[in-house]
Amino acid sequence: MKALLIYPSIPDTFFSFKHTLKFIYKRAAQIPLGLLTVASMLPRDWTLCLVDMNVEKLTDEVIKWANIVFIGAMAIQESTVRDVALRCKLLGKPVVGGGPLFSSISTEFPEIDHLVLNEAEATLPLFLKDLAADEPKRVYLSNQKPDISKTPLPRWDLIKMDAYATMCIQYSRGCPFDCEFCDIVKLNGRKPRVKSNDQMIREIEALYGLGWRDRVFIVDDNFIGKKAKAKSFLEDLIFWQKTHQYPFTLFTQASVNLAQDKELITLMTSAGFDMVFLGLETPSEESLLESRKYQNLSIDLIEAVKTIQHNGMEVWGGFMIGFDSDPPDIFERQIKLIQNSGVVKATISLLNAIPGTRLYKRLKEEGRILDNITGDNCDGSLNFIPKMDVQTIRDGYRAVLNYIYSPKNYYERIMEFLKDYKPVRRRRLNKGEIRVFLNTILYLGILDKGKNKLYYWKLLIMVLIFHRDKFSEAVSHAIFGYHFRRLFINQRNSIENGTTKAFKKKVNKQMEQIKVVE
Ligand code: B12
Repeated sequence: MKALLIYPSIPDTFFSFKHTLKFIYKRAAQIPLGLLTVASMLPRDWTLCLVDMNVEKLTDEVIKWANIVFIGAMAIQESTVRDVALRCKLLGKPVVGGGPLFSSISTEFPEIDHLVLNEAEATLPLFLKDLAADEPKRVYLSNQKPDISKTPLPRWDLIKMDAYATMCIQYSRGCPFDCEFCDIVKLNGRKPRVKSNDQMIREIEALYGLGWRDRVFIVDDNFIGKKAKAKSFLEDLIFWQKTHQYPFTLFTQASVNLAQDKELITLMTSAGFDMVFLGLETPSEESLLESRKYQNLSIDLIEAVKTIQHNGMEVWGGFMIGFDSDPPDIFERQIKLIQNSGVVKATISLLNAIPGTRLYKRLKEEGRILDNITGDNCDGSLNFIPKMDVQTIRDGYRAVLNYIYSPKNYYERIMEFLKDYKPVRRRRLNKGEIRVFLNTILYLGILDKGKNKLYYWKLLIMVLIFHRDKFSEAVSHAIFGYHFRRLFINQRNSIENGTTKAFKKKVNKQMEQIKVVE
């Protein structure tokens, strides 16, 4: 059998980081780990080819070469998925779909022949068995939460490593918390499942053996879901990193209670972590209560961020607007929280109800669900009728984005971050990073618009005077700032001037739906 695995392209969004890529000579930010994991579970005698459309073109030749096509995707890739699947069907190939898009969105996919849903460890063997017997069914479903310590090593050898900024590995699945809006509980369950320490070290060794020496994202839903296990793994990881002279810089996702465990923070930084994504969500206690995000209630969010940054890890924060309990001044309060905590990378989104979540169920019962999610949590779309006036939410959301990503406030936030951040390992710019730095001089210091250039030069001067040891962090943030500016300024224009017709159409359609229901 010749199997083609396709990862469809991701549009230009907050998380695509497309505008950062030209600085660092990469074609995509991250790898499609789900598909690499699926690849590792296919029969050994199959010949595999993987095409990530974010780094290379999908040609008709490669489709014709295959006997079967596997597509994996998130909701955001839906339209490309349909195009690609149709293309494969027209060339006479059976198409199999799997991954979060298909597992959590209850839409019809007539272009796909076989839907192998949920975790592949549970459903793929059933499909392969039926395929071998020439009787493959249309849908394979399972509520099982498989033991991932039995998951084979992902096939990183199938990708063109040099094209990516970051490699991904997974240590655990699931999260013990039960936030109303989160679909992880449904996708991966509340009981965190972890891989064994040996298995993880084998995965790390495999990346090292393939020549990787850069950033690694541990893609867990909540890396500290099982704290004692995480600590034990970190101890082994520290030993491995030390004996290999720290080839990897790591980052991951966790819950905010990380700030209350200094031992865990220290273990993480000693193992080479320099960043962690935290769902900070909202400064409104009523909204946290409403969404049952209790772990954020018992803690001062600004203090939590500062503690983690002071102890050696940058905090990347997720924030949300649109809860029923949001007070009228939520926009100003979100700005204050983001600016004062020094969270430079702030993913702020409008709340959306993902099918399968408790939020979706509640809003459905209340007759407030309008549409499917677009899959892009930062495009200003809403798929339900909010309590606050919808135009006020949209205007307020846009105002928050404008504020936090305007160059003046963004660069101010970098300085706030640098003031608190105490890196554990001093980093000198290597040869590659010097080229990246020179690119920032070109794109941000020379070619960028009027005042933006001034802010960039001011940042460099301030950093050289006050934070020389954090120079590479400042440069990296300047690059991300460029991405956010391009993205949100483009998006703002698209709403106000209608420069991106598709986006305007989407937002207008939702506005109409909301008006009709109201
Ligand atoms: C890494 C990651 C990213 C990376 C993407 C990297 C890449 N190259 O695509 C980045 C950071 C860019 C990203 C962005 C976003 N992400 Co994201 N991301 C993840 C994360 C944390 C890990 C994904 C992963 O590698 N998992 C490990 C692998 C092994 O698991 P898996 O992908 O689920 O694959 C398993 C099964 O799904 C299945 N499977 C997967 N593919 C296939 C294919 C076939 C053919 C088959 C049979 C089976 C199958 O088998 C695998 C093994 O069991 C997940 C959360 C999670 N736990 O998965 C969210 C997740 C996928 N992201 C999600 C979302 C919503 C987003 C964002 C909108 C932002 C956000 N977080 O809110 C953006 C959208 C993209 C964009 N550009 O705007 C949602 C997807 C929801 C949905 N239904 O689509 C998830 C599930 C998180 C969540 N809380 O809901 N993300």
